[in-house]
Amino acid sequence: MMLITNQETKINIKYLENLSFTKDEVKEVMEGLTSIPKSLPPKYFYDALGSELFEKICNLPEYYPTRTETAILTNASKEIVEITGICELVELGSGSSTKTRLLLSAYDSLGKPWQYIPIDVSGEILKNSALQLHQQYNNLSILGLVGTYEQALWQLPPSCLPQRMIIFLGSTLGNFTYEQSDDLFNEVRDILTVGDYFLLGIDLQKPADILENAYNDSQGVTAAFNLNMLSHLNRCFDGNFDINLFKHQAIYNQEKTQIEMYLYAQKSHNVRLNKLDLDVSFQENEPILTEISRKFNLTQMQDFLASHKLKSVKYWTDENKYFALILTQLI
Ligand code: SAH
Ligand code: AVI
Repeated sequence: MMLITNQETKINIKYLENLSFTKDEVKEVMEGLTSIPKSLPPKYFYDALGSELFEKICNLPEYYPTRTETAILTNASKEIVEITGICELVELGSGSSTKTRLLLSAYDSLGKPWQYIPIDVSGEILKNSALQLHQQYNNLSILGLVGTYEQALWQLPPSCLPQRMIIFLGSTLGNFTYEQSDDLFNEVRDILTVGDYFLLGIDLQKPADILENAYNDSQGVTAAFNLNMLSHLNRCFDGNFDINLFKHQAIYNQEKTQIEMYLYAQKSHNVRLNKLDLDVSFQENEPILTEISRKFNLTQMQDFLASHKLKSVKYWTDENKYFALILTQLI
């Protein structure tokens, strides 16, 4: 469904999602809630409220990734544009596109027409940010794709410019398992043509206390974000999760170098999801794993990218080496 189409103003928002859930989506929720330990896919964080809560997380004093990546992009954007020249930008999980603006401003200052394709499963935030960007940038046409990465990537129209860059900021890759990131990089490689670029932001390994504070913030915003997933599932699948019966906690798993976000049942009880015809029983203190957030080693990531024919052109980091931005090119 095309929500906004206006040739003159150069903005299109396309909803790729079906109104009902795909078999895969039903399967992943069913499997997650019936496995031990229970788990849920992190994309269910992001309804309109979830996206708003994520924006709040980005501004929390404990949540260093956003401000660190912003500082890196502030320094690197001009150089990135110098390296790549004008190109079509495709952004995975664009959210509010706030940090992306640093890059968009640098491309727009070239004064040539170009295209930005934000992709996000959260329609409201994508639509609002696209409308704002459209007012801000004169040379830009926008094609917003509302849907999952998988849905959007295989429906991507051919690039309208000789060069394309896919960007994936915020260390959202950290929310993918190793196998999922392998699949994603294979898709990225298949979509790009030789000479195209892939820009990746990754959160680096650091002491556990810094990480655990970032994901257990003192104002309880991350807890609200985590619990909101259950309200979202209730709406999607006509369920009766009682969010007051769950408690948020994030721990750093040193061995796997990943944050694990859990919701712990506060007492034994049952939950029903009518649309899945599924009854789920919880024991007291039983966890649901709602998210992993992997923390990376820069060299290992460059090797992993290279194994997908994505060769590092340049990388940028901050003085604490908390976060890195890697520009790669398909060879
Ligand atoms: N890139 C932004 C936002 C990161 S939050 C930043 O760096 O701050 C992660 C974003 O990815 C959210 O906006 C969420 O809605 C989107 N997202 C999560 N899972 C997704 C999926 N499976 N497909 C498409 N978008 C997804
Ligand atoms: C979107 N993603 C990279 C965030 C992260 O840090 O893993 C999601 C998040 N979860 C809790 N706080 C932020």
